[in-house]
Amino acid sequence: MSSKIHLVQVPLGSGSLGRAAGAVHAPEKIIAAANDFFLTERGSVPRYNFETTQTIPLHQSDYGAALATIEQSASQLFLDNVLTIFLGGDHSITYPLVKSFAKSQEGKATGLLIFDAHLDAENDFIPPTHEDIVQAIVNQGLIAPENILLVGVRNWHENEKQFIEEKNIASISMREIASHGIIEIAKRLVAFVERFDALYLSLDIDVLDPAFAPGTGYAEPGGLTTRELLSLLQSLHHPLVKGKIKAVDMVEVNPEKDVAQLTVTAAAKLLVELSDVL
Ligand SMILES: [Mn+2]
Repeated sequence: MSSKIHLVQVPLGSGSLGRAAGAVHAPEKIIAAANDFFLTERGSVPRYNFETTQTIPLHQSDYGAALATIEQSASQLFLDNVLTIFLGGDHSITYPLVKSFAKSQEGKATGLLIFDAHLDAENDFIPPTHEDIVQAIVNQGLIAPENILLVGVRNWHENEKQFIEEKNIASISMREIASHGIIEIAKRLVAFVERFDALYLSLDIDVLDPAFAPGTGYAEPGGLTTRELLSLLQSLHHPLVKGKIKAVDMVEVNPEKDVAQLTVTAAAKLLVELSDVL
């Protein structure tokens, strides 16, 4: 429980079709804001060493090369079993990270839990943009579709909805969250994570309502409150899922679109609380 968590900055903004270019500045701002949270809400010291944060050097103008660099940089961390949180960057970073993660966990039951307002399953592009990562992950056979759960979804295109249904990918929409309540959804999350040896958690900040996180590329009304997302994440501090979450990414924070640092500070708070979950 006391092992350190490694923080890696992945300042990529070129996988976002221009909508999240400002996300390159997110990692350093989130880390700076996280320094103002001293203990987690459970009262423990966050297990980060902010001084030894690593930054993956990326070519912003060569998207394919940037993704390859992310995949390579992550693979040693995964092979060494280092608990890592990757701070994006736009959501395209999840593709090379999950690719690397899946390779390192071969033979184990691996799962993918994504908090996102969107399905991110638009097109079958390789390399995928930040709207296509779920299609790419499934079509490349990185994670089995039945081992993926999308949470907080509330805006989608017809073709993505079809893809998700065809592949039998589970999702919990905002509408369901609102009608069943956070406690019920938290139980479903624990039951999902419990199935795996190793789980990758991807946190798109746009799962939050724009009132709480306006600084993102595709703000979608009707999302989670910061408190609700914290409760869902904190519910994963649970004996049944202990040690199963091996890697996390937090993506799509765009400081250029932020209002009064709301989004950056919410992301920092989430980062600090994740220390009790990993
Ligand atoms: Mn999204």
